[in-house]
Amino acid sequence: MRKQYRRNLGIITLFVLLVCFGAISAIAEPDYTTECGGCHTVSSSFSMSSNSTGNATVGEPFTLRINATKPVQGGTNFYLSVQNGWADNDYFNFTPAYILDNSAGDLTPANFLITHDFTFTPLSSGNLTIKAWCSSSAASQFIDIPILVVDVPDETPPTIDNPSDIEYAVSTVGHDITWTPFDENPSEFNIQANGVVIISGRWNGQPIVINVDYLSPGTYEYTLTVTDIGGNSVSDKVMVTVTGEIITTPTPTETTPITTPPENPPAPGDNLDAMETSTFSLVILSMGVIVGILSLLLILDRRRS
Ligand SMILES: [Ca+2]
Ligand SMILES: [Ca+2]
Ligand SMILES: [Ca+2]
Repeated sequence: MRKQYRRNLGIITLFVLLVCFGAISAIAEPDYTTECGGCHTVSSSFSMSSNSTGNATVGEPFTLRINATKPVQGGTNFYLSVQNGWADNDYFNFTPAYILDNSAGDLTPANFLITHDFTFTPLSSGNLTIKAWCSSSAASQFIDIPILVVDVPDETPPTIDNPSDIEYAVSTVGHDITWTPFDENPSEFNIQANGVVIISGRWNGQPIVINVDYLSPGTYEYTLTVTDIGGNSVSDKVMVTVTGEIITTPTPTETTPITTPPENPPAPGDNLDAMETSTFSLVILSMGVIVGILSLLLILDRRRS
């Protein structure tokens, strides 16, 4: 009985060991499932990137460089992998691979950073997604890379309309330029003001609007350029004229006392003239007194005689 018990215990122990070994092997195996299959926890500290242009043509191979990084701490057996069956990977002809950090195919010798060039040949057109994945024994991450695949190279430039030039009085608002360009395969746009790019970005075929309020009086040249996936571009220019003047409120300044000069300031020599006039008056007055005294004496003398 005791012997039977030991035999059963041994069988159970062996079974448990086999299960544990299988689990550990699965965790360490990067192509164990497609897109992990839930056996690795996605970690936000892992990151992936690519040099995708987002565009491709059916039947024309292109090379996609994919990078994967993980934090130094924790986990071993860091792999980068692209496999069939993930997202739209089956719409491309490529060689599935998993690349071990610092092993054959890893273009980056640094630890915990894997770079590999995959060559894809689109098999059909459409808005497709290539999915890549990386993992260590501890965690994983993935990247979805959108690729617009067209049947033939786009050699037709976009079209663009010709919005009216704009003139407005300074300080008035509500002045926009709206362009409505078109292309079967829109890609990018940029707007220049007087030759300087002021905004750029992805163009998905939508109208492009820019507000031109709050400009100082003057004339401005706004130019929109849109580009398609084939690199064909077209531009349109709109002139914006702002009229009037900016009314500025004078700022108070420090006042300086003003001394009002006399209306007839004395000129040099004026005092001398006054003095001469007084002397002249005194002489006349003296002469008058003398004449008066002489007349009085003459009258008295006639009365005596
Ligand atoms: Ca490496
Ligand atoms: Ca085009
Ligand atoms: Ca124009």
